[in-house]
Amino acid sequence: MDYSLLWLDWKTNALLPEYTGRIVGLPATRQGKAALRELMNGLKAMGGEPEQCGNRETGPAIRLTEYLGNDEKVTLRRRGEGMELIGSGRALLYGVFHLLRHLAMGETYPEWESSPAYPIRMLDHWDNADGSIERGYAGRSFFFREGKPVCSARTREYARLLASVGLNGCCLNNVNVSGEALELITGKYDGVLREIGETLGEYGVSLWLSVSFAAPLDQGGLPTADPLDPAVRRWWGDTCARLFAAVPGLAGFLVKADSEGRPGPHIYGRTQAEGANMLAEAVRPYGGRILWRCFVYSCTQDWRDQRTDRARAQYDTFAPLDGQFADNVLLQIKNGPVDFQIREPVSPLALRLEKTKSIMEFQLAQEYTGQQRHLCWLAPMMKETLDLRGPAGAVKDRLSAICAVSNTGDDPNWTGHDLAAANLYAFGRLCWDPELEAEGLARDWTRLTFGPDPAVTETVTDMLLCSREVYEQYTAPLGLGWLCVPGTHYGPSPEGYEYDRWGTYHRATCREIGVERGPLGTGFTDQYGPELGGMYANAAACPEELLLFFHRLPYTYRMKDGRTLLQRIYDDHFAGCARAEAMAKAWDGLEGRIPPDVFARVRERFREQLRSAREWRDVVNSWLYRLTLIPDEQGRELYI
Ligand code: GCV
Repeated sequence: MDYSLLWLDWKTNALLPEYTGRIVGLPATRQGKAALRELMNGLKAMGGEPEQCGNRETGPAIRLTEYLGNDEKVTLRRRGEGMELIGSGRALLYGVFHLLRHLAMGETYPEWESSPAYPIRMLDHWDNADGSIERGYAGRSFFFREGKPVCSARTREYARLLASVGLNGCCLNNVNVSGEALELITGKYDGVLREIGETLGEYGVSLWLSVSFAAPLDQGGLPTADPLDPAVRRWWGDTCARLFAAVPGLAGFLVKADSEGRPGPHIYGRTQAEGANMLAEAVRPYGGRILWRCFVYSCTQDWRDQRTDRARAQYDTFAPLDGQFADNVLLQIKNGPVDFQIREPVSPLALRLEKTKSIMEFQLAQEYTGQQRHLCWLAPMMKETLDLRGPAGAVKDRLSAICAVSNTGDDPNWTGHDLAAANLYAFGRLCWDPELEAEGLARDWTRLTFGPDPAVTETVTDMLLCSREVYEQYTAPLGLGWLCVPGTHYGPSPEGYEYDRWGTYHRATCREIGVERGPLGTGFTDQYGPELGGMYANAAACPEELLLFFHRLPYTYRMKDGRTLLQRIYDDHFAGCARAEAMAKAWDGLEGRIPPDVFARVRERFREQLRSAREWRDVVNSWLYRLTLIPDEQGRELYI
């Protein structure tokens, strides 16, 4: 095997309770059987000697009671001196992984009665058919090799990982559908897609595909892809009839339309709802769904134009269409209004939709958050997004589903940075239960991955918990974002996006910095309604970490603690860098306690993180010093 088992690498546990020696119950479904197998194998890996007793119960045991159906409710309860797990086949899987996790962490009777918060909990792969991964930082694709989709032993291992944290879907290919991936819906790859669907399905994971809105033109040979054209509708109908019959595990399509040059309904003068509904109708007979991305904005903005505000675009396009989408369409909304920066407010669209289902999209692939070379644990960001309360309740209560851009690849450790696997773990667990606390998730992941050594658990948990703030401090301050190198999005380049077409400007002068998004500026804050919007619009009330997202301010603006805005930025950069150094040192202190190969790999990543953090600190601070000629109050070095 050329890849690791991540948190499923169960460690020996000498204190397994007696009941783990007997397993009673004979699940009938594929998923139920997979659950039984996982239980047997997991207990054996922990040093147990479980005996399968069929339906005979002769003493304390784990009883698996499977009922038919597809619902996901898990009941895991104590039964005498043993445990009973009750649920559908896929629920048995979730229950078994829960039980194994808790046994691995030393619990005896981890009772659990739970249903997932969202029916769709999935990963979006930006994998291309040529094996490359857009914004991938962990090697190449394990879904596509040599230009074709493949089903391998790793597909199954991947499905296990997803099921073990409660995820139940994955979209195989990049939303920017190109090359051979355009053929995924034409019949050419039905056989292998079916195999992938079945392999994932054994672990309760549904298969989704990204499709191009222009497929009727490019693959169908029609003269148009106009969603209201009867021939186009027929083409999609026929295509889906064949595809869904050939690939039984298929759940639906993910669509990036009218976004960053992709084709979409706007080309034909149609609305986003008309485009999405046409596809929704085509997949409806098979219970299919359409995940329609809201990442629609002008990427050909003139930087001189101060009226257009990219942050407004998604709400302006989609909010007026609320109520017009078919009920098997989910609008897929990135967590922030712009694009996965280290700090953005929650997308106001997620707070606004009332009659349309929505799926929130996070990005585990660390495109703007250190590209899996820097440690940046995203659970605190996910929680802060889900917990935000708008006028009609918290974000987490308004969503119908959650997805994330996957951070996996064919690297042996799956995620490039060994500690980035904690992002995948936490994401899955939060999709199941958004009430889970970040600290518990960090601790559990660390224990499951590295075993019970308390020094390791404490050190790594602390690192994970502070890593997002540390990254934020030494990179882009106070919600400003976009100080990165254009294109690659790695490393600092404060003016890199300034005179470009992407709508991501800070318009820094020698006196002021930021875009005013309150009523006197672009009016973006109005999209949040009076209460939240009023808070964001008022610099004095606006949460400081978002100050420069919402406001244009002089460098001499006084922060709540009396420091100037500029001094706060200087200080954050010095502090962030120092904290990154402390993290790297803390990791060095774990030598001998972590498997040597993992220890060495992470140490290398920390070296690069430190090099890059220093670069960020000095470039951003010196850039502002050169603009303002205001020195650091503490006399630390800035460079002219
Ligand atoms: C898949 C950003 C990324 C693109 C990505 C796009 C999207 O702009 O840089 O690589 O394309 O988001 O989410 O569609």
